Amino acid sequence: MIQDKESFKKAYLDTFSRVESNPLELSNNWEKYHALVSLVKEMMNSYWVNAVKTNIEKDQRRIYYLSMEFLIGKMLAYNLMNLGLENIVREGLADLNINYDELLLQEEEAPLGNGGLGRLAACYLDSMAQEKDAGYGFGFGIRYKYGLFTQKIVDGCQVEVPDPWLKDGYVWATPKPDRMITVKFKGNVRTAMDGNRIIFIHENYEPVLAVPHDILFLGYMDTSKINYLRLYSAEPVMQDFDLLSFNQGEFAKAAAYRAEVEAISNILYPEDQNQAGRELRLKQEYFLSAASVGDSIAYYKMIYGSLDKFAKRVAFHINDTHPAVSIPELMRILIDEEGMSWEEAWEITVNVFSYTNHTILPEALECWPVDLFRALLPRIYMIIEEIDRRYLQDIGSRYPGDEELLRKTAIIADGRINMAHLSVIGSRSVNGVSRIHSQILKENIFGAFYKITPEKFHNITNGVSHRRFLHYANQPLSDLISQAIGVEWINQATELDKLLAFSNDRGFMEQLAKAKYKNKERLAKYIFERQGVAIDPSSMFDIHVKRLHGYKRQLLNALKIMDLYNAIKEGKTIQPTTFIFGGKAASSYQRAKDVIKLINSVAQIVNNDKQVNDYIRVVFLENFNVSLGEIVYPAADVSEQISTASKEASGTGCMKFMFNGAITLGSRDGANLEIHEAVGDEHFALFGLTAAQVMELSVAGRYNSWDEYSSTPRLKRVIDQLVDGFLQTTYDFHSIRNGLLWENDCFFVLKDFMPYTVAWEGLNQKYADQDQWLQSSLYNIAKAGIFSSDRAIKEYHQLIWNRKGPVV
Ligand code: GPU
Repeated sequence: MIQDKESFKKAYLDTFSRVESNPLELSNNWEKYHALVSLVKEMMNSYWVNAVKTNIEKDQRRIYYLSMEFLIGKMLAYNLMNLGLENIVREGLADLNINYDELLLQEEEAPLGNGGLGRLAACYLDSMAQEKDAGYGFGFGIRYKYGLFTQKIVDGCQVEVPDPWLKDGYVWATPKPDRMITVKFKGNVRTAMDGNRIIFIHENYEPVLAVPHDILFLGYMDTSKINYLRLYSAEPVMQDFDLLSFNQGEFAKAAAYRAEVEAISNILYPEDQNQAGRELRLKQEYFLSAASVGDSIAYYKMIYGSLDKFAKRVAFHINDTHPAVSIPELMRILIDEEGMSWEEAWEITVNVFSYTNHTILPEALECWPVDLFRALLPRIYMIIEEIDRRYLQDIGSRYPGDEELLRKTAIIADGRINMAHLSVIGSRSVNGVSRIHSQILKENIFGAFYKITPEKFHNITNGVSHRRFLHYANQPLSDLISQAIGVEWINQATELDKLLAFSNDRGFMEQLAKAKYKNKERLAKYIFERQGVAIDPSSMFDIHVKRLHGYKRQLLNALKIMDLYNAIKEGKTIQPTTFIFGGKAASSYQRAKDVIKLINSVAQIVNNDKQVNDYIRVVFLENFNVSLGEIVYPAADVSEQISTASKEASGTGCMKFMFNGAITLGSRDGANLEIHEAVGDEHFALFGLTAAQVMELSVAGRYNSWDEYSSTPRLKRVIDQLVDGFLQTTYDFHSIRNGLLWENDCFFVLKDFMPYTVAWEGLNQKYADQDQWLQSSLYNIAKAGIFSSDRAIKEYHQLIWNRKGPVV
């Protein structure tokens, strides 16, 4: 349809006159943006229609990737890049006196996730489109009216502001009211006989409509590589509830029903890795699960007429336990609505589900109080009880007398429903997200399950979209790479390995340095314009961006900077460094918010002290999100990945930095270990405790943080500086200090302080030798290919989703 500038201009003007109500000359940027999105969407829709036909003709498997979060980032420029149309569009619009870059600013980023888990889901959508020959993967999620808050920094502290991302309508999503599903909450379950079969009738329930809004996603330069993300919003059922009360004059009741329903898709829970335990969250989880499973059944029956071979053609993947209620929900539909026996339904269910665990942090493992659960989802609760009863009976007979095994793996215990146990028992596959994490799952939290069903357990190390985070986000580097090794790496990231042949090519290495410098200038400009802080692009950019969390140890970094400040004041010299932080703290996580204030207080001291200014500066970036990440990752020299060993299941930021040539300063945790293995000691700064040591020291009585404090004067000094007036603020940092000392430093900040500081100094010295530094940078880029989400998705297909060979 669009091959060149002229055909684009024609199509654009045509679309404009159809969808806008102003002449082009009188229109504003939003209308121009809207028309462009409409055109791109229309094109994508026609590609999609073709893809559906192929999907059915080839009888390809359908994978439903269920996730409470999708952090998809901005779409317009990314889609145009994937279509190979960016230059044509830019130039065509310029002919029409329209500035493409200004239109890009009109787009709102959909803030539908907290951090790693949500962004991973988005990278997987990208790669599922790309790898569609192995099976079609689709995302299913919730269209929260308010996603994650916008972060403002006021007087050094985080302030949360609602982000009304839907205020202008979100043009990329298309409502599909014809595909809506009714979800039923509360009420009671009555049994009756149907012949000699007991049937379960759910009555007096509150119905909620799940209305889908679809967003199409493209793979690279091939219009058959396309899939969608289906986001549900909750709407009241007019006929039943609302209208009835309305007619009877019970306006208040009708309004209350409406409000209760709409609350379901009103807001994303901002607590990252912390289960809220609230009824509304469970409602959201069931809402997503019932809508997705209901949709898959309806679609399957529409295409194939019956549920025959359902387990061969369909796979459900649950992104952590949040959508785990989809397991009993599928059982409910197969039994109550399709009339199957328990055994038939279970055979299907346990074959279609697979589960990824993303954390071992106890506070993130979902356990629902039975009372709350049963009142909200009475029929689902019955099914979970029956799954548990049959499971315990089966295990009891296979391992007679092993009470411990039953206790360690039961779904319902102590008045709570353990969603991880439900997920393991109801799935054919369980995987962790890095080698060490998967190992810990087998040895630790799922150790008992591993003994019974070792074949269920897998590792699939996370990956990131190198198309978004390198090709799209870092044009200078992407162009340089393509000039050197051709463009195939965009489809096949391991091609990057070929860059090693250029390590002695002076011209190439100079260009590599220039590309980095350009990206650093871009970030410096952003920081100056937004936050008024001037930073020097030739200083070492040391970057720590991710959610604020105790285990991610932003505090360790802050203490290191304070220590460095002290040393510089006493005459130490270093390679000039700019420390850059970014990330949001959950609104209720006070300790994490204290750390944000601490970083900003340190920044105040450092940035206003002329004596140290030639050496260090500190910046806390406001409102870190996907779009800002696209500016930040390309500009990094050093990537701070310093979680307490064993706590960061994988980490994915580390991979985005690696693709952009940063060198990792990393603890022995998550994917750090695999990056270290890929590049070797010379090109990675590894430090600190091992996971085994952390677990060992976590046993009561084996670690005393006071010992570290009193035996390391440098450390004692910075810890005291938290509260002795050094920070020149009235803000009280005693809580942070207490955490390190009186609460025994549960994240081993003090224990790792010296090894971390030493490793940092090594990197900083290395930076003095730019030739050596660039070699390491190149090495990281060249070895990053295995961390592409394309590789991860291929592994999911091979190991998990394509379980019984081809369909038919
Ligand atoms: N993760 Br559980 C989240 O971002 N949110 C969550 O609720 C849970 C896990 C992260 C892990 O912390 C991180 O290590 C991992 O890389 C990421 O999920 C994707 O697997």
